[in-house]
Amino acid sequence: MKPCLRTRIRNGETLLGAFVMIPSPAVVEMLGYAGFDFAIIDSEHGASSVESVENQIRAAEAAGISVIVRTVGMTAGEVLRILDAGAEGVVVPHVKCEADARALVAAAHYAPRGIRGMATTARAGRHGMTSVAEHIANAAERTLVIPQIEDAEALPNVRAIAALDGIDALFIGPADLSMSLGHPGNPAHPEVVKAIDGVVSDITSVGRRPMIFTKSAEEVSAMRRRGIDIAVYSTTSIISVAIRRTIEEVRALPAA
Ligand code: 3PY
Ligand code: MG
Repeated sequence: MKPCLRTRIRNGETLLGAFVMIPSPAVVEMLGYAGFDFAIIDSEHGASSVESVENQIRAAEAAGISVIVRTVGMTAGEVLRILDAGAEGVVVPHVKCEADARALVAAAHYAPRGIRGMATTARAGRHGMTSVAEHIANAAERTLVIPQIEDAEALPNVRAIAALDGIDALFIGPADLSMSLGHPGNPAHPEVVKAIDGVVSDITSVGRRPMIFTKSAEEVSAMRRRGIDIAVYSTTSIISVAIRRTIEEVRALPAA
């Protein structure tokens, strides 16, 4: 059996993932069959419901790809529902301080470490067919809490957030970070580049892994040179680029 995503992150593997905004199990399957390492179901910007998230997680398991879910908010209830649906973890937008991250780790873990509500009858406990002891051990071993660093306000706190027990990786959001630094749509602005490099250095200085959004293989390669080797595409961008290229190629054909 393939190791879980948390183990692969902790082992230092170079990984490739993709956000899935379209609430479709088929898109998750396509990522798995194509060989992506993980999918992030995007309930921050996407149209998913708890029910569609659960069906996408099912699809991921069937296609042999790890799956985590990006929340819209930071409440313990939201984290609970995603983990109970069977996700390997949560990516949480706009984490700004150590207290936010500490609360998220608590929400994702059972007592005595945290406050996660217990129901082995949820999907994560195989609807009650996993023993309580096994369910607790699985959750402790596999659960990922990935804060997103994407606000100027978070920058002085990155090292403290990353150093928390229960944080294995942090996701840098270049779109929101460039917006927050006053350079919307321009993650290549020197101030944003400097901020991202500082975030990477704070994360790696405490032995955690940085992850980042990407649009192309060139960007993946540039990010690897800057110390980030977990990259995440957007399936919506991949599909829209392919759709546009297809119509352009056909329209460019000489008239018959
Ligand atoms: C951002 O760039 O702001 C993200 O959240 C990642 O896509
Ligand atoms: Mg963002």
